[in-house]
Amino acid sequence: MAEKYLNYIAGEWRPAISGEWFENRNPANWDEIIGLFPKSGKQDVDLAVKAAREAFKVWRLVPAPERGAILKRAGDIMVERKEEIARNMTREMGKVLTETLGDTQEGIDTFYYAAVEGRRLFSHTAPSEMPCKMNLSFRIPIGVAGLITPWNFPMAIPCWKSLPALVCGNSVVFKPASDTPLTATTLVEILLEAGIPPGVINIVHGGGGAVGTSIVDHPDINLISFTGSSMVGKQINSKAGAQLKRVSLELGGKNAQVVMDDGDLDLALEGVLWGAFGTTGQRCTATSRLILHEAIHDKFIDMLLKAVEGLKVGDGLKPENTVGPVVNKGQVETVQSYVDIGKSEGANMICGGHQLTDGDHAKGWFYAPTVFTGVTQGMRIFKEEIFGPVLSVIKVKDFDEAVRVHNDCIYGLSSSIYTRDVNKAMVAIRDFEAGITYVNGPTIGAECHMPFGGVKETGNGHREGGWPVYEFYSEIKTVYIDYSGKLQRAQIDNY
Ligand code: UN1
Repeated sequence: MAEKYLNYIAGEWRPAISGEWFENRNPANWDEIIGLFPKSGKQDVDLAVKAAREAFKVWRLVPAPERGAILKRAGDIMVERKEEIARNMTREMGKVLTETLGDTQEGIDTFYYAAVEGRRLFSHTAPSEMPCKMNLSFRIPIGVAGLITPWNFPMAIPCWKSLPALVCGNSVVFKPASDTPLTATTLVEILLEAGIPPGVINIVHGGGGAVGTSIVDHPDINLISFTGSSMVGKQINSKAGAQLKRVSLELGGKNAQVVMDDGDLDLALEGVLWGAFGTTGQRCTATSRLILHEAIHDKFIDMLLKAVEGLKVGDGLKPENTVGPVVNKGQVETVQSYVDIGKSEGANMICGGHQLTDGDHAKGWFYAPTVFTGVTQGMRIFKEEIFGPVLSVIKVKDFDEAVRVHNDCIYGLSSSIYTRDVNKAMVAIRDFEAGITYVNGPTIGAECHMPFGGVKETGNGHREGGWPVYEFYSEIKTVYIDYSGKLQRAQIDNY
């Protein structure tokens, strides 16, 4: 019988009120059940929000440096548990062990950054119009934060959201993706062990329809942070917006790497392999378009084809494998449907294009890394996010066309250019419509202390990571202190 895991609500580990469970299976070996998790619903969310609201009353008064000190301890515990967390993460969502170690490290880095931020949370002061009067502002917590996280970064993204929320003094109701509930549960265990008080953090497992929607709709949740598809993000934004909740959205991407004729081709090759097929192409930042200058196009495609043939797809726990499985059956079907669309649109599939089912692949959701050349701007495989190991290559005549093709996209998360021409690099930085631009680096690999997010339909203007996220999780209190001993009237007495 598989192990049962629980929700943590109102200071107690407990099953869902429904009494139902869902399975968490290994995508590299679907015979392996990682565990059973509570299939929760609105009533569980209601309990969690009530507890979070109560706990907020106390937590908001804990000095921020003290809140930060708890996060420092939690980071230390995560360092101890890093290997175990990474192995479980590979088992539950598939990416290779080096990457799940990296994902956990991103969580640890976020802990240490947040811990120190507890001593900063800076705000502005400004002079008063009046004598003997002081104007200042400081950051205050907002209330209960509803956090809805994806499966592709099961530790890093929950840390990106929950740690700034906590250090700013908010309490949290957290719904992790139902493909990665174990990593999320471990995060909560660590927070509790480090000293986060009961009720300040609550985890409610279950599906987006039942649990996610109840979080978004709940009138006593003040802010929502969501990472996922643009379609769901738009629904969340309109529902939560109608209640005037603050909403941060990290949504789709169709990120491009541009390689110019003066670029270092070996470096660009390493970059695109990592960007397109790392995490099996399942990053919001994954490289899904490769824009090649015509002068190097054919040579680069030869190099790419050889390199892709060298990738080893298999169970991410085995060190010889470089690409893990796709996360689940539905995702394999989506990838396959886009490959079929690409073929029917007339693109030239030069490798991959099918599920792998032989030998070690027989019981997992493995898919062969796939490259299409001859892609044109009108094609759906040029425009739509696939979220799998599929790369669309498009040929351009010059730099100006590369920029135009790059920007012909409804999304704008990450972008990359390989060139040795500093002027072209600077123009790309200025003109690529994206929240992140890499020069001579792939589209993936953001560092947790820098702002992360995108323009256009990738989001609604907020950023995760870095300093701006602390502004999202707090608001400003403005204070005027008059020590003149008389009534001074702003805008009247001075003029
Ligand atoms: C994501 O793809 O959802 O920049 C997050 C990167 C990682 C985070 C990606 N540090 O690729």
